[in-house]
Amino acid sequence: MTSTMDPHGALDDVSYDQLRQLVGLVDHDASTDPFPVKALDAVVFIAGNATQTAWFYQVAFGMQLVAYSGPETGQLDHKAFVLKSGSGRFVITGGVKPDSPLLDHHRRHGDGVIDLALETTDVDKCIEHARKEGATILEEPHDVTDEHGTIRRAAIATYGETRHTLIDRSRYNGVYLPGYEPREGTVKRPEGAPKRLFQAVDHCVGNVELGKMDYWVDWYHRVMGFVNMAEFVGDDIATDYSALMSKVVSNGNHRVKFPLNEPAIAKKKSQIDEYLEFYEGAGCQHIALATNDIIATITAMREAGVEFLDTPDSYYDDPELRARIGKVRVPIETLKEHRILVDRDEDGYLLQVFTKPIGDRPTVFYELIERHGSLGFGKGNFKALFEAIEREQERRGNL
Ligand code: TYF
Ligand code: FE
Repeated sequence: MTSTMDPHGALDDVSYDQLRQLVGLVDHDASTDPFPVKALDAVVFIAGNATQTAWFYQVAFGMQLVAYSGPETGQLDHKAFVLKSGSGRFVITGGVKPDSPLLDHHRRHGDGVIDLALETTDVDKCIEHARKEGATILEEPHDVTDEHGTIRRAAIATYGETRHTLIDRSRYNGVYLPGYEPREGTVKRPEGAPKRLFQAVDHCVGNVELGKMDYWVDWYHRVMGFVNMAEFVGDDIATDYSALMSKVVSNGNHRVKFPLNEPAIAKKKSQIDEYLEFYEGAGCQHIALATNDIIATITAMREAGVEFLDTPDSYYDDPELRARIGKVRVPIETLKEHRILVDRDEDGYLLQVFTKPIGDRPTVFYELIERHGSLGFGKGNFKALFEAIEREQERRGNL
């Protein structure tokens, strides 16, 4: 049993079988990968106030604070709070020293994702391959050691000012990385709240500039050996209502999935253009969090004040949707009550919801996703979803 006195009890990593269901894994032999990616190591954020943002993720997303680095631990430049939920790890950073490079990043982009860090079994092999393919190496492979062991790390540049740090932690058993000390949060979980609100990161979406999507899809193929996933939004439907084009790349076993969007020229200003304008360039648009009980999760999040996009009644009353969806684990009326979207494909179905942007700029938002066999991204919901996003865009005066 886990209690609030034992926050680490809730942190047991999620088993491979659970992950298979949660994020939709497929079988894959990784031994021949030129760029072996095991998993997403962490989503690293910059926040204007990391101290308060770390608190937000504990209160609103039910995450557990596990580690900290900052002035008190000898790291004078910035603070960094490490939060976990199941296998998902977020690191919230914020500049302390006025001349911290993180503050320059924040000045340009606002709150957002600076690093989609990847766990690998062989940092040197990855970098050798990435270099051969012309990737920008931001950090050469090197060891970092403390009393808990050694990690090997390097970093490459991806879209915008986003990076992929590569980490081999096979020789390390500290709480996160050298330089971090264990830290427990003081936030009390509400009575009766689920043990955790999500178990894994399902996918991380990048928005890139007009005409650059195929460049980045090819980049992930060449540099990281990623493969195309079936789901995409092409020209056919882009100009009708979505105002964006989208393709999905993933590592071999689909553990790490990166959809990539670019704006499409449509009747209205694309939601992707709004992002690119306010983020000042390409960057991470949304993080999808896998939950095995989306109703419990969003109920807890709504109680904490998180705002989700609304879905009109007409979505649920549409006989075509009802026929297409068939039987899911709850009555459609329950989905309607919670404004949850549902989609079905040949492999199964999924339930999903989207938050409004979580910061001051209309840039980063979250998705909660509960998969039941479907390996997709909710293509059947794109129209309803993009209309809901456009209603918000209009309220902000950006349409
Ligand atoms: O990740 C996806 O593809 C879905 C749908 O701007 C989506 O979550 C795609 C683009 C977008 C918002 C959601
Ligand atoms: Fe998504």
